Amino acid sequence: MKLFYKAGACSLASHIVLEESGLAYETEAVDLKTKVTTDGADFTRINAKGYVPALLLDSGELLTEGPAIMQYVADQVPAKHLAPLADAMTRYRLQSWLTFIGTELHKNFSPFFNPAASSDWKAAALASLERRLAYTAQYLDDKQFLLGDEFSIGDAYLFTVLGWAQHIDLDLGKWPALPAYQARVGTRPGVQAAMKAEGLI
Ligand SMILES: N[C@@H](CCC(=O)N[C@@H](CS)C(=O)NCC(=O)O)C(=O)O
Repeated sequence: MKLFYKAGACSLASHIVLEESGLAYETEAVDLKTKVTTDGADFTRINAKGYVPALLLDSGELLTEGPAIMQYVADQVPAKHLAPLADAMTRYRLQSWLTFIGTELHKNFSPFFNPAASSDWKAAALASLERRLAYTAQYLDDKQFLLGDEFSIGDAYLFTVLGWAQHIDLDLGKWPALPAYQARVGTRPGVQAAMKAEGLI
């Protein structure tokens, strides 16, 4: 398998999950401005969507969309408990979180990394983000991880997205459960390994 990624972008979540899985994989960075990979390939010919993450499977198929990639990897190694089994109610709880993180958190950070975003758009996104983060902090207040006591792929995604707050001067200290959660997830060896590989620590 090969993960196409950009350091610190949402692809970090898939990178963390690959590390946590223990499976063999390679990575290749993509310059998202030029759409050229480190090997000099035109990324849009690999992934017509032009964005990361994208996972090239050993079969030659390409899988895109972070939540799908993370669930695919988790399902290759059920003994690692990175995602509950498909027929368990907790699997739907996980999917609920993946959707919430993707649509309510991730995409409300996006205007801050988009030079074309207007200040009105950024202000509206920040207001939504603050409400959603307050909800997330309240939810996590009495929990170790999103699904309770066990780390899951949802945590890889939430950890990745929360890490962007420092780049937009959003102080997560307003919600103490969030920095505590970041510290908890951030010390996992798989998380450390993925962050080191991306040059983030
Ligand atoms: N729906 C996609 C969104 C992926 C996404 O937003 N990727 C960003 C980095 S975090 C990207 O590659 N942006 C570059 C672009 O859209 O050209 C997913 O969940 O995987």
